[in-house]
Formats: sequence, structure tokens, C-alpha cells
Amino acid sequence: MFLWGTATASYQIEGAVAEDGRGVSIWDTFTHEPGRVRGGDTGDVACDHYHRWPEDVALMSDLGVNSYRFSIAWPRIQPDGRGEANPAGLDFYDRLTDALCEKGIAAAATLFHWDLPQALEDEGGWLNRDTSYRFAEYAAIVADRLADRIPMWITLNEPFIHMVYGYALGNHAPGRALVLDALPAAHHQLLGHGLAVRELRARGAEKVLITNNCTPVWPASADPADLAAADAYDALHNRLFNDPVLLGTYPDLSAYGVSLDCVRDGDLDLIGTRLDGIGVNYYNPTRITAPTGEGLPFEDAGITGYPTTAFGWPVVPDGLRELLVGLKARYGDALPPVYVTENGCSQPDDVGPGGTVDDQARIAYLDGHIKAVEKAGAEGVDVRGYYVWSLLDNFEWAEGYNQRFGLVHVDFATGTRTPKASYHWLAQRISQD
Ligand code: PNW
Repeated sequence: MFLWGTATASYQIEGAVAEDGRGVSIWDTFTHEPGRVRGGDTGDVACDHYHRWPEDVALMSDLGVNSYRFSIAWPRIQPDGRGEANPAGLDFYDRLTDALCEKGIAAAATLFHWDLPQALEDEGGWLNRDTSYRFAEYAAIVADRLADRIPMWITLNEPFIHMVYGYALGNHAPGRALVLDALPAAHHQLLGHGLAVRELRARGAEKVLITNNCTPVWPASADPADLAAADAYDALHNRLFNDPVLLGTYPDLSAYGVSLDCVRDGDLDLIGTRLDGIGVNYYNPTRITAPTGEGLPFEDAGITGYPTTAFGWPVVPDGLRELLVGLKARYGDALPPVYVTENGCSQPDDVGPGGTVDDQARIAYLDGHIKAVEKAGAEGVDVRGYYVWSLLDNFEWAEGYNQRFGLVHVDFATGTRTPKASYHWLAQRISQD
């Protein structure tokens, strides 16, 4: 059965940051520092999903999806990132899972979507190898409680984006700007993944995946310098995260003066444990040119000639086909079934007269990308699911509430949910399947 779903993440929708024993996460700290997030927005209330989740489950049921990808907030389960579980935190996800089961919606739970307990960040966060072991412990606690009812587990969401924005550039929590010294955050996340896979499987988890952010890389020209730059970018963004989990090896980054000194014997065996699927998040391709100055071995050349989203991201549906076919070409039989665990666009959606949101550009976006998935399938890629980012307009990280990705509009002053035209379109599309 093909999985049609919507995706969300804990910090982006839940709110209720100080309720029922939840600990502080790095995003609580970061959003309360002046100048970090546009407009000073925080996730303190967000979509108030922590209280309104029954309404959100009903929205998904009416939409007709058969799967829901959400994330579990580590600080609700272990407020300080270690030790005893907080029962109230587990209870929340237990209730949500039961409600999904009742509606026939298969839960796909992500264990880490960037909201690390602050107490672990204080000890170095993902730069510290110990965090990988803490993550496995947390995974075991959650699986003990929920593996009997959650069929699909995703260890990490987009370790690349978390490393780059959180540790290399600093525009996401924890706000560190270490450039290439951020690389241990890649390895320690992946080691945490490998250790967690073992804990999840030991507790009977049916399917275990990781979700990587992937982008087709386009060299700006056929000039060898541009080709080399594009290859370097592809190594860092795509292969650094796909190779170890699918092949058990890291790409050679030594040409760029980069080495992963923190890798120890046996780590790659754990990280390369065969998965039941790979989650792929796709938003757009990246066009790369040779660097003009010192520093990184590539430069973003930008993409023109395509429509853009409110974020300014180019809309290239065929890039998703290209990406999926490219994964099959590179990994062959080592590529497990693929799930597109995020795809979607931000649009400036206002509620119009009559209380409707006429987001025609989102309908065109989704239609194009769903067709691209079908084409990749026809070209031999085993794609088994497609999840729209996102169910609800939500807290879009450094952009606050300014970028709306939802199928459902949220009035952040009142919490009122209004399904957009794209929601009704998708309901139709799914019902035809
Ligand atoms: C993903 N980029 O993040 C995340 O998984 C979501 O939490 C997020 O809301 C969604 O995509 C939309 O941004 C990304 O700059 C953040 O290329 C930034 C990028 C890509 C993905």
C-alpha cells in the first residue's frame, strides 16, 4: 500500500513548552535570544497542537491520508536528556498514537527533529560523542512504550541541515558558527542513528529509517572548476549522509582539507546497518559554481528561470525525479525502498473573503511533484510513500511564522484551523488512488 501522508515536527507545532514536565530544548533557548528569529517569534505556543491534537487528527482523517509523520520531543521524554523517563511525556505520544490507530492512520515517528535537550547541548551537543549514546537510550525508552503500535520509525531528520545551520553557520539552534569544524556533528548524529537502530530493532520496531535532506547538484557550467565544485558540494550535502547509512563508508573529503578524525573502529558497521527504507526530503536542486575566494570549495550560483516559493526557493518538480533516479543509479541494490518524507512549499496564504484560502500555486507544486514521483517509479525506483510538508502552517525555524507551508491555514492569534484549497485538492487526489 502506497503511503500518503503529512509531516510535522514537535517544536514547530506543539507549543506547551513548560507543561507536564517537559525540559528545555535548544530551540527554547535559541528563540528567546534577541535577534535569532525573525520578528522574535518563538515556539512557546506555536499551533498549540499539544492541546488541539484531536482536531488535527480529525483533519488528517478527513483528508484521507493513511500515514502521519510527526516527531517526538526528546525533552518531553527525558527533560535533561538522560535518565528516567517522564511519564507525562510518554503519555502524550501514547494518546496521539492510539488516536491515529483508531483512524487507520499509520504513525511514522521521528525521534530527533532538532529539539535537543539543552542539558546535552551544555555538554557539547552533537559535537560530543556521548550524545550518540544518550540518543540510543532515549530511543529505547520510547520504543519500549510505543513500538507495538508505531509501524515506522525515523531516527533523525535531516542531519545535514542540522549540522550546517545549527553548528556550521549558526542560523538555527544551537547557533554555533564553526564552519568545517562542525563535521563531528555529522558523525555523532549518524552514530546515534546506528546505535538507535539497534535499540529499536531489539524492541520489535517494524520499519526503521533515517530521513536525509537531498538535493540534485547542478554544476553551473561544464568548466572543470565548476564540475569539481559541484562534486565537492554533492559529497558534503548528499554523500556524507547517504553513503555511510547505505554503503557503510564515508566519501573521501581529504581533497577539501577535511577529515573525520572522530570516527572510531566499528562506528561505520553500526551506521551501515541495513535499513527498511530511506526517507528523502526534497525541496529544490542546488546550482554550484567554483569558489571566487578562500574558504569553502564551492559557491551557490542560484537558480533562475523557474517559479519560486515565498522563501524564494525555485520550483523544479523534475528535480525530484532526477534525485530519486540518481539515488537508484548510485546505490543500486543497496537502496532500500524510498519514502519521500517531506515535500512542499511556502506561499503567502491569507484567508480570503468567505473564509477560503485559494493556494493555487501549492496545488500546482504538489501536482508536479507527485507526477515526478510517479515518473521515478516508472523508471524503476521503488518509492513507497509521499508526505506533504506540512499539515499545518507552523513555526518555520529562523523565519518564525512568516513562511506558511501548511495544507491547513493556522491563525496564530486564535489557533483557528482553515483547510486551504490544496487540502481539498489532495483529498481528491488521494481518493482516486
Ligand atoms: C526542512 N534549506 O528543513 C525541515 O525538515 C522542516 O522542519 C522545515 O520546516 C522544512 O524543511 C521547510 O524548511 C529545511 O535551506 C530547512 O535548504 C532548510 C532547508 C531545507 C530544509
